[in-house]
Amino acid sequence: VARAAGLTRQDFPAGFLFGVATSSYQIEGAASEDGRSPSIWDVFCAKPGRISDGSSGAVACDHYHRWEQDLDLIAALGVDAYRFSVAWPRVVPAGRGPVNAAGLDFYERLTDGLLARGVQPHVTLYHWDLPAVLQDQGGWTNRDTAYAFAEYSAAVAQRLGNRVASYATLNEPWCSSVLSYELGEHAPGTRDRAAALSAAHHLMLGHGLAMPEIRRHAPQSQAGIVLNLGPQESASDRPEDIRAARHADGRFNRWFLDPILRGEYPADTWEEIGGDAPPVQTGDLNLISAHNDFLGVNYYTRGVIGAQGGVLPEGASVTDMGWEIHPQGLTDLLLRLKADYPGLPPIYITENGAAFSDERSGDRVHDPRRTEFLSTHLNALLDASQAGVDVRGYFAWSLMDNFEWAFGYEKRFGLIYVDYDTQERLMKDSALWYQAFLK
Ligand code: PNW
Repeated sequence: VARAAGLTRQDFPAGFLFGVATSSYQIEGAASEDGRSPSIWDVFCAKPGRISDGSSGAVACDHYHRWEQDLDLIAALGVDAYRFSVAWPRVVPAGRGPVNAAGLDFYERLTDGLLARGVQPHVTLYHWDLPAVLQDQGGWTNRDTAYAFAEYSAAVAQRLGNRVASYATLNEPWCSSVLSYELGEHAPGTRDRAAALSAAHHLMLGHGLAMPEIRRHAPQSQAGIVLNLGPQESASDRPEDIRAARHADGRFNRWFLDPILRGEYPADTWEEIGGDAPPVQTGDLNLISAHNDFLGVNYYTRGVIGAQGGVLPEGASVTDMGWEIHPQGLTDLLLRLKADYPGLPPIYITENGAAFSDERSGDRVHDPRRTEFLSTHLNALLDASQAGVDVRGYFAWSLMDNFEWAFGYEKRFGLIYVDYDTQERLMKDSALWYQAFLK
């Protein structure tokens, strides 16, 4: 913490990128404008009881209309890069087939607006807003969705091309398979482990099929994938806890890392899931494990796992999500990736941040816990970098408060405060800290 207090960007390697991140459904609103079709999140939010405050992303931060002002704020922060996602239902409203030019226009304005302000655009192609029409045919449990995703990705890469610094195919396939199809907490909200494993496979297949499309249309851009990862540690030395932690690591981390970086599913976890194994076809793992220019890592917390499930270590401090604050886990994770995956591509931390209920007084928002969270995690990242991990950038989650999925507007991750009555934006103290850090 002592070093964190005095941390500056000069402590990081030359060319290291600092940015902020968002996603389409969480900020855009304008859910039925310019030809956008409903996504699975519009459908999910309409079901009673799924979103804790009964809200939806129908308006969110109204970023679709306020994008210019938001780009000015991004520029004012002094970041090098901005990570945003493209909404598939704006670009290919029917899921497959005709491209909606008006949908692409919006992302072209964003891309050019960022470049005009000297900020690198980093695009995520799938941050969970699947066109609802595709869910009617099984969504990600249907292999065809992977091919539809590759076609949609080609349309985006064709329009935005090399102007985009990096394309990430998927954001966090663990969330869009396990949280969505197994735990039922995210759209489409089903509870079926076999469905989740099938979805995870087709998501990764979609990644593999989209990569050559991106390279074809944007050969100068970096192309890769974003995973949410975290150490899954055993709660004790008891063999049953160790076994449970190993299984959690298999499901959460290795289930995605191994196919993508090694071209195989982890054998121990494959055995444990028994009859729920996914429908893998010949050649799939070759596609899935094609070369990535980068690996995006979203890090929020570690898991501490006992035979009974996840536990919170005694004395742990947590964010408003109930997630343990554990910066060391970021160092541990990155060192482990370097040790276990010889072909590991350069890493970007594509998300890291915390939800806290901040105290607003007049035109100030005091959020010292968020500043502490960000600075200690940057410190942990620097430790990994100095230990030889090739980390090239860091994106704070999030640019501004937004629609936090199943928690609606009740959890605030922003560096910038959003007043949802007036759509007023206000830099929190953490944003002012980040701005000073970047100067
Ligand atoms: C990520 N988990 O979601 C997403 O990429 C963001 O859109 C989201 O706002 C942010 O993290 C904060 O939640 C996650 O349960 C959701 O482990 C849930 C988990 C992890 C990441």
